Amino acid sequence: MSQKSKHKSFLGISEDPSEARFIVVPAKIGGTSVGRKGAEKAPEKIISASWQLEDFDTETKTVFIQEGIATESPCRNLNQLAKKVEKIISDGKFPIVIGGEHLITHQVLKIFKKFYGSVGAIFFDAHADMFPEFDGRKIHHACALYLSLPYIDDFLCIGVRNLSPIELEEIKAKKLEERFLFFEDFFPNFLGQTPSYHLLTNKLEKIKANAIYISFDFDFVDPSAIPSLSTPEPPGFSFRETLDILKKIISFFGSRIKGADFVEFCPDKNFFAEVSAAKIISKTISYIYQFSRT
Ligand SMILES: [Mn+2]
Repeated sequence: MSQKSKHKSFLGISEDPSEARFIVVPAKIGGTSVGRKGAEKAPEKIISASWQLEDFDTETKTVFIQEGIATESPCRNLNQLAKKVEKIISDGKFPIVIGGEHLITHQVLKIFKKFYGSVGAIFFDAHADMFPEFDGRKIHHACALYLSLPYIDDFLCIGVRNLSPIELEEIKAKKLEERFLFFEDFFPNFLGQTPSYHLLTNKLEKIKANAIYISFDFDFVDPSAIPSLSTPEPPGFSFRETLDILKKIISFFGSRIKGADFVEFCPDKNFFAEVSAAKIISKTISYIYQFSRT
């Protein structure tokens, strides 16, 4: 069993990757942000902040690291990331990629498609990331979902609340309207409409792919809970709502979930935000540990 030690490992756990089920991959890849720059510096900040988190989850009442968790050396480009992810899933392990910008996701999904055949993705994001290109670039964080489309058989994108008419046009042209749940779809509004979480369940039931991948953009969360973002978008989901939705999705898919990434955190010397980001990752691991065994 692992021991706590202070080095650049998630949760401060130094474990042999060959013994661990969960493999954390720091992806120090960025450079295209239309908002604040610096997301490539996020992995080391989030990993350092994770050292104060413990391995027992008071909610699930489990020591969620029982199947082992190890941290790989950082990747600095998309090719390195692809090689690393391919090795991890070939070894039957579970990649947890910490970005970096959202442009890393399509590269992981490309490997998933090759390995698993049929792949579904759940995007947590304030943005649709459906630009075919941005600033003359096709590999850009505003194109994350668009770039991923060739590699996924199905997807659901939840939490969108800032959408360009260009993206809306793409969504309509590709007949993807049903694959989005906007932020507002989750809450009652002044018109007396009372949307609720059952909308989410209906959408999840339509996803039949063998392997499910979670891509979590930290701007899904309200910036009051996680202010250190490349592109903050108020209002967002509270920390508690975020964990409830993560738990619902992970409990729904159980062992079909095969990997996850966490992207678009942009460090600005805010330790509170770094710990919050680390906590979202550790809770995700805890839920996956809990619900992939049942
Ligand atoms: Mn986003």
